[in-house]
Amino acid sequence: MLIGIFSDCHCGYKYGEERWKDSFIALNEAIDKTLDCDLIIMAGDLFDTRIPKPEVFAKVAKILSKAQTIPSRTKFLEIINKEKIEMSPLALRGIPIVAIHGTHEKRSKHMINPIQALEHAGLLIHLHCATAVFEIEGRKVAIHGMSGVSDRYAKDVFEQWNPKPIPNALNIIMIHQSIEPYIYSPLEPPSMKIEDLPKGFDLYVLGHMHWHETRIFKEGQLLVCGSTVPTTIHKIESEQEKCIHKYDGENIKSIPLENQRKIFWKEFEFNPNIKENIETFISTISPFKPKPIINIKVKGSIKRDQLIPSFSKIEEKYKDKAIININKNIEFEGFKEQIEMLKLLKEQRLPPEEHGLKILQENLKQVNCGIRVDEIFEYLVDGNIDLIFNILTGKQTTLKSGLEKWAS
Ligand SMILES: [Mn+2]
Repeated sequence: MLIGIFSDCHCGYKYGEERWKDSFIALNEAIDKTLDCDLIIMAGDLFDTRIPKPEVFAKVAKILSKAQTIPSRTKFLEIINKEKIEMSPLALRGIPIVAIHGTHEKRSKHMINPIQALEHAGLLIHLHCATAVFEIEGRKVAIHGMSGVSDRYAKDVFEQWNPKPIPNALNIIMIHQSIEPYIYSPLEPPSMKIEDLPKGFDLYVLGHMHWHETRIFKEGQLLVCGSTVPTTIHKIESEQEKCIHKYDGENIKSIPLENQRKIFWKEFEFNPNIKENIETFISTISPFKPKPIINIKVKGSIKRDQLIPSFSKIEEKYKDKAIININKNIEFEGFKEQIEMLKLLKEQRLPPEEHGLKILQENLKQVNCGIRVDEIFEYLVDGNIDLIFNILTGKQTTLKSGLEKWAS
């Protein structure tokens, strides 16, 4: 028995830019490398955005459909905590794919996210606080999944779900959250601790973190999947290869993806010769194919009347050799606090939606309307401004009555 596991493919990442193909190349390789498995599970952030372009969606659908062309001995037994009617029997052709959605795909519960859209198309089984049970080689295999939710509610949602291992089965549980001590971004303090995960599961699969790691955990094993493509590049990501993983019910084997870019990562302290320092560093790197990514961070502070240097000429000069990102982390003396938040946001390269959500959160602190800020935000993003205005001004008290009104 073999189960293929990977996460955080971020399909559509940098779409329209030089690296636009990378996420699809990685997903394609991940699927190709798991076509010898009985089951494929994906732990969130298959897409980079919650409303991917049709071009992105179509490419992903086509790649996933390959798994359906391979005959499989895996039998579907049951789905728990989810209406069977939501599942398409088409998803049981070939090697079944079971997926949760991640933070990048999360939409309000009244809306369909792209992972659910793939489920509607019969390409996978989507889990959110639900369990899919299969039989492989006469052995029961239960996949328990909770999709990504805002970190501050994760503990509550998890406790409400209260997943329990199925007796006499191989039990795999997967989530997509920051969970202490695994924290992807300091902007999202976790409400869950790894110790909160109940015992009795054979494998605990974590999506969301983009580096990978395997360790013994409780009576089973913990697998931090990591991403298949580098996005926000943590230093640790430049030190390890992107991988997919295979689990045979006992051991986890991590298999590196072959078609990936090498990543170089270097931090510089700001100084008068900074440009020469950077150029010297770049020139020590020998050429690679595909073009490597060189991530440079310049730290330090300068006086208010000084100009922040521009490095765009360096990025341009070496553009045939590498994809160079020079991130300036330079602050004006005396303005530290004001720019701390912006700096943090920039460093995390959060999508504009997340920036907006933070700002809305700040501004809505005094309002006590009983509806989550992230839900309000999603309605605003989708253009339902009047509805939210009515709710915040007290003219309307629930989101539901608004929706019903429109439907009639
Ligand atoms: Mn991710």
